[in-house]
Amino acid sequence: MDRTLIVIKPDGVRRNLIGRIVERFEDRGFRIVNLRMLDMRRETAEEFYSPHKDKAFYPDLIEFITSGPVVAIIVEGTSAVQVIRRMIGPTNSLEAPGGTVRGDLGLATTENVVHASDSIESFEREAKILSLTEELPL
Ligand code: FUP
Repeated sequence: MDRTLIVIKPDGVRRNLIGRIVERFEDRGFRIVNLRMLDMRRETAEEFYSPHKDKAFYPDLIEFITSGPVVAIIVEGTSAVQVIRRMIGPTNSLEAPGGTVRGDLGLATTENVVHASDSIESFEREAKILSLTEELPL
């Protein structure tokens, strides 16, 4: 069992896809540990995407991820990082195969509906940046 972070990006929220996206992961046996809607502030977004800060697409990515609310979700299940990455599909939605979230619902590369951590280390870093806790307070 491990845990990972999924973020439904502003395009997914705007297009009313929250329920359908969450359903896919629940249907695949993942348990929702925590889930919260939030507005990523610019500083949070810059920290979240700091591994990409030197890339040409970085300014557009920050603009996009701060363009509306996102839904941050921690899920738990067998090989969560690996399985969820496979379920969301490749970065470019236009190249993502049918059956993946991006392949079925995504429209572009920046606007690709969802984010999912690519390692346990990334999960821990990203959840901390979004202040999404793994245990709910009593
Ligand atoms: P992924 O791990 O599939 O989410 O993709 P990356 O970590 O490589 O990139 C992070 C985000 O940057 C992607 F979700 C979308 C955006 N991106 C672009 O906008 N253009 C690119 O050429 C590559 C990534």
